[in-house]
Amino acid sequence: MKMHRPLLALAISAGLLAGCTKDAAPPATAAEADAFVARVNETFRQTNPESASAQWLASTYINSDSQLIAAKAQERSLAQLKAFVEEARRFDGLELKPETARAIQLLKLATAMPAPKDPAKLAELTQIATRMEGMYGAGTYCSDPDDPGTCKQIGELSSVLATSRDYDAQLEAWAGWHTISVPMRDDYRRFVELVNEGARELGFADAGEMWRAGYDMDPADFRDETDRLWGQVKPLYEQLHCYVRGQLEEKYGEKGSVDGKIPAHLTGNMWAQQWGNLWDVLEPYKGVGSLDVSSRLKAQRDGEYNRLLASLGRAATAADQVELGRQADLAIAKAMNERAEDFYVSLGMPRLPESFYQRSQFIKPRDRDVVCHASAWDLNYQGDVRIKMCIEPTEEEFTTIYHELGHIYYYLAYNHLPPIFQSGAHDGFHEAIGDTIVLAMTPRYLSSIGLVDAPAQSREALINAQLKLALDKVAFLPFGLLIDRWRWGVFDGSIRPEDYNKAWWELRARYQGVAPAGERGEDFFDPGAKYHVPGNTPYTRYFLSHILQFQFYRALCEASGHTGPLHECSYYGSKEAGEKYWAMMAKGQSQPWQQTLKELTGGEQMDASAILDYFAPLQAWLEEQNRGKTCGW
Ligand code: X8Z
Ligand code: ZN
Repeated sequence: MKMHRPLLALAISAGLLAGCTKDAAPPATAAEADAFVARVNETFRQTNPESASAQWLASTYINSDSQLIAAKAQERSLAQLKAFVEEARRFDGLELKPETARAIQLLKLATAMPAPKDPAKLAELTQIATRMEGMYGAGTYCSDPDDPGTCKQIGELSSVLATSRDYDAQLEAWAGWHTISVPMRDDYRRFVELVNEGARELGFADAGEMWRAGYDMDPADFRDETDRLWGQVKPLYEQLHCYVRGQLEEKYGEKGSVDGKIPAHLTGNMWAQQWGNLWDVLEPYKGVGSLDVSSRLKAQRDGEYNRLLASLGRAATAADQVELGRQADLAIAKAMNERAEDFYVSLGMPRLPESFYQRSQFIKPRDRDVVCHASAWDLNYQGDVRIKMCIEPTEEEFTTIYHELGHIYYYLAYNHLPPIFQSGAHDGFHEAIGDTIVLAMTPRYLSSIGLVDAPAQSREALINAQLKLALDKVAFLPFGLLIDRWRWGVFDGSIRPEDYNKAWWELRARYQGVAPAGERGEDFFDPGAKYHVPGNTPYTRYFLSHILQFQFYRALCEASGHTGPLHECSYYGSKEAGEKYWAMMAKGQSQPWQQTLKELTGGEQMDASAILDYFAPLQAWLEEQNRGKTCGW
């Protein structure tokens, strides 16, 4: 199954009137509950691989047939899940083994897409979901609709933002991509009605409450918990925002900000969620410690291409050049994967199975539409793991591979558990595994694998390295929060369909201090231009992950025996760190996440002190830079 599968919690049992029905069935027993859970697990093992394969096809080969098959498969598995949840009501109020009780609780939360029981509505829901994801994957913008040569998809439009510093070129790429979601608006409105109906049938107020129930705590407390964490990191974000806005104003003059906010198309990223691509504009101490990984990767790819050309033994035709270009793209993509795998293996984790390299989608196919948004898959609970990406030789994609392999190794670590427990301790854990490894890709590590020069040791080098990382990790925090602030509001009705876009930009302004360059009225549906909205992947997980990964990092640094400043720690090669990490991952969601967190870090709370400690040098530097400026928006 895909990684964004279940996320579960101690929730709210439906607990209604057991024993008051007229034709009383014989009372259920705890032993029957155990047998029921065993049957559910066995059924998942038998049936989930088929729907995972159908989904894989629909994502890597978008057409009406693959969509039909994926929608049907999803229909069957959601209907089956619904039937199991209903059957489980027999056990309400019984004294059960803790493991059985947890499995039954988790069952209710085993999908982010609760379906209505009504078969017609269930079918409608899976068709809409499949269609929206397909629309996203096939999304294309043509600057001249009559000239296919001007058409671009997300990868090319993103690279305009990542590399062009031309204001208008960036605006066109941004606005162009945001046309692809306009036709999703009606589907999304209907989607919300249907999942809300499904969530209510399960006893939740709406689908948003159901999502918030997946954290081994009361859903109402979970909202407060995210507010608390945001409160901890907000001052750091505000300093970063202030500095970046100032630099953009220097570069673009008046157009560098919009009423104190950062223009949405000028951050180097389509969603203004990570700003690391702006490094060329923002690098404070030019050339101190070269951190330009992308150009090294690109050079390696071109080197491979030239090698292939030379070994051709004749003058290359245009067709040869295309073909060899593809071979070089694939070779570098695989080499980047092997590099990432090597880090995990250095920690004592297993090599990836051969099938991973045979069945993954590494580069964008030429002849069909696919969903390029990166994901990691476990197709059968027994080793058929894959990633699906459209890899380009850039630093961003390189770190995304490490991220995806985090999901893959989590799957492998908990594959021994019953399927119901095969998930992250909570979904933020799943997102944090690979990123924790990325944090250990220090300049020293990168230099050891030949991707940057020998690292410089100075205060300037430290600030450069910290700012570079903060542009991804700190800039991300409010974005990670606001997507579900929007969806929670949509699900609970406080954001109405006629205000979808208005509410979206209000949240973007409030949390991120980001604004569009022009009017974005209700003729647009800008949330739909972010994969996770049409893909229905909950997003708070990424916010939590950005807090947690620094906690994990600190714990693994300690396990590896690191002394000295935290940001210098890399546990590459540390079997001690690896063993501790693997033991944590092997627990899956078999116990409350608080317990799992405690086993790794010693504490039971998510807490921003690790990320704040990490960036303490940068925060002091930013405050100095911003002194005398009016920050905020
Ligand atoms: O979606 C992802 C991963 C797949 S789980 C590539 N991420 C979020 C995003 O791209 O929006 C990782 C960082 C945040
Ligand atoms: Zn992920």
